[in-house]
Amino acid sequence: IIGGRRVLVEEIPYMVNIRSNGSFHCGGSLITSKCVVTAAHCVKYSKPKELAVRAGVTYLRERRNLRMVSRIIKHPKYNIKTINFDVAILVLKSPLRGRNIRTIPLAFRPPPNGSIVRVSGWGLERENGYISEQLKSAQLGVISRRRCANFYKGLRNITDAMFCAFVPGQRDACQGDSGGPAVLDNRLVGIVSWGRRSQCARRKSPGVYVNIAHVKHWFDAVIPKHCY
Ligand code: 4AZ
Repeated sequence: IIGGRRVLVEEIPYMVNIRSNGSFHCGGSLITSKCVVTAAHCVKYSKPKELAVRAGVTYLRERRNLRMVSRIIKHPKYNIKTINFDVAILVLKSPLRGRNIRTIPLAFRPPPNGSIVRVSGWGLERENGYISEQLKSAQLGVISRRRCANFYKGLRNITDAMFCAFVPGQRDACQGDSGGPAVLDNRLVGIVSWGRRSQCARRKSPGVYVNIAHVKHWFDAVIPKHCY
């Protein structure tokens, strides 16, 4: 997270970190005690055995509340080239419960243009900087899909399964924040997905997020079957 502030997990108790072969890899959000939502691009080359999820921690060095992953469920329309439908559910082998661990409900409406979403993670604090040892959080302004498409014209399409948010030149998600939550009114409205390659908090490059409301039907099919 570029800009924003350092926080305690008490404030973002649905925030999890996803480990791949023992190393911090991506963010995620706990949606039931047994299921985590993340970006599909975070787990596109992963097998369940290589992944683990940790909850209820502020600092990456903390070792409690680690769970193995039994199944990776990518959105059936996930497109690796266009980064459309960049969402996956990780099913845990046993539930995560306890101090500083809470689930977050999914939004059924997209965040309105001009609304302020809260984005959190342990990703880079500066372009070409380092992963943050402490969890960080920043508030970002949602912009229209049209305006966002203008910024990314000729590079990528901004689809209905995406929305964009930024504070130009000041705050942004960055490498390592992928898969993490964007929250409005205590509901998960977005997942950190992509931005201009290896650039963060640039004036003309909003962050792009998965629009949770657009994939709600898929969640409604998967969650009852795999998450309880
Ligand atoms: C990434 O590569 C990434 N500035 C995530 C978010 C943004 C850029 C890159 C948005 O994980």
